[in-house]
Amino acid sequence: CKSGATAVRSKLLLSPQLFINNEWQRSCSGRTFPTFNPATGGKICDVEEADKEDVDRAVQAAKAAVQRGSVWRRMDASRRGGMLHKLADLMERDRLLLATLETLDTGKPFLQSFFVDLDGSIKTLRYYAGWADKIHGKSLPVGDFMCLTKHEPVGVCGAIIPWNFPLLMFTWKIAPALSCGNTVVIKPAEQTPLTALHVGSLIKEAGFPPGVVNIVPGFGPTAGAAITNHMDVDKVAFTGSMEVGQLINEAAAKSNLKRVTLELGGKNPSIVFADCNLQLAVEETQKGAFYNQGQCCTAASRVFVEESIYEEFVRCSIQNAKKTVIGDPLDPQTTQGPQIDRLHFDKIMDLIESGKKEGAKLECGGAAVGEKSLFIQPTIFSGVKDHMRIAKEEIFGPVQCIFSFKSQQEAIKRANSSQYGLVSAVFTTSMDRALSVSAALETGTVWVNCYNALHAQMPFGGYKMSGIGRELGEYALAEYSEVKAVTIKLSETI
Ligand code: TXE
Repeated sequence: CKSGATAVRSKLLLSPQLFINNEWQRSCSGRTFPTFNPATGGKICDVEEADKEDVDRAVQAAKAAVQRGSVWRRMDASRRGGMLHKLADLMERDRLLLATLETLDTGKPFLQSFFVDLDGSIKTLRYYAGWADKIHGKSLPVGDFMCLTKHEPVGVCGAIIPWNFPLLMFTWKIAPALSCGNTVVIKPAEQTPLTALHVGSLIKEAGFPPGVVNIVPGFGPTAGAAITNHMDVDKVAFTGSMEVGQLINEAAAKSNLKRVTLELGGKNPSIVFADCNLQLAVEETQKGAFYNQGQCCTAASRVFVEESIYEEFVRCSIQNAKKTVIGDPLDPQTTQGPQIDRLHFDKIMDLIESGKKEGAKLECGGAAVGEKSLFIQPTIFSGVKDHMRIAKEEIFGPVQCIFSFKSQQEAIKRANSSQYGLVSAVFTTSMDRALSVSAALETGTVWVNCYNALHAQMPFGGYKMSGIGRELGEYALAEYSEVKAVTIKLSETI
């Protein structure tokens, strides 16, 4: 590849244990679980499996690290920022290794791991490194009182993350939490624990005090539930399915009313108007639909195209899909890898079958690649109707559904008729139309003439059942801070 980025092919040394109090620890139960390479089906290694007792140990360590008087609590805020910068430096240093591990564990193409996941993770760390010493309160005018607000850390922050962007989700959670002075207990997804664990060693090397970040790989109903139910966890941040998001909100309410932020699924609409740049709209919506094997909460899964350009749009989309290179994710030519696991593969194939049965027109793809593999051909359905399962359920696979619309009003109404409200996109050359349509869309993000344009500076999160709260940007700081109001009665006013 032109950039010189190639995967590390030598034998990787892994430390697949729990990371608690800056030490590698065995699980209390002695149990381990395997992690697999979805491209080959081969086992990569066994990882120590955290359960409730291990989460208890991790929470104890995190609680001690954030208690009043602790090194971390008393640390100058700019030094906290310096440590986040140092962690970003170390991730730059280990970028090839981390990108290789990410590709082995998830099956995503190596160059995407290297340029997108690593780039986004490092930028997120640097963005919040910059905030650390700029988080402050106000003084407020209230008559004979001196009134101040102070922004304090929430305390122990639990984090539960998914397998589609393991490293990126790891940094989206830890960076704002640490910037605000919290400590963290984080559970990576059971399918993809490896990059998080490598970053554990970098966290220690960067100089973070023991207990500030603790990593507990394990399963949802055990380690994950232990975090959400824990009485000493003050906040939980979750990215994953809507169903588990509801469980987490319930557990948080029933335990200690811990603060909750949720980033859940989407059934994201794109509206393509006849006055758009057609080639751009075709490429961006398809990037949106197929990126990361379609395994994105932001997936462009409902593309509404104005009637007069519908046929041309479908034709160009089919042509564009043919450029996909399916293959070994470590090969720099590859643009599409396997799905994450058999369970998920079966779910996608079932939805593809439902699309065929319910009468959508299969324009291309629609089948697996090879007999036993987890690769699925890029699939396009046209003539999709709003009542079909593929129009309503999150597919999380390389499946693009193309709908046709007649009027702007109709397109907006149909775009908004979903329980989800994560992201949307508008393609038009009329700025006036772009602004009025984006004002009408009920989603946390609206992209105009682009797709998946995520930046550490911009808040990200969902309306409706796509979630609670915002990650990234200045807005995320509020999710990781308590505001204390200090009111001082003045004995003398002059
Ligand atoms: O998600 P889960 P899964 C969607 C997508 C996908 C579906 C299922 O549609 O097909 O969800 O994927 C942990 N208490 N998204 O099963 O189960 C689990 O261990 C606490 C959207 O992988 O939600 C993992 O760490 N934690 C999404 C994390 O939750 C629990 C990304 C996510 O797993 C738990 C992934 C419990 N009871 C899937 N049960 C997005 N928004 O990007 C599970 N977990």
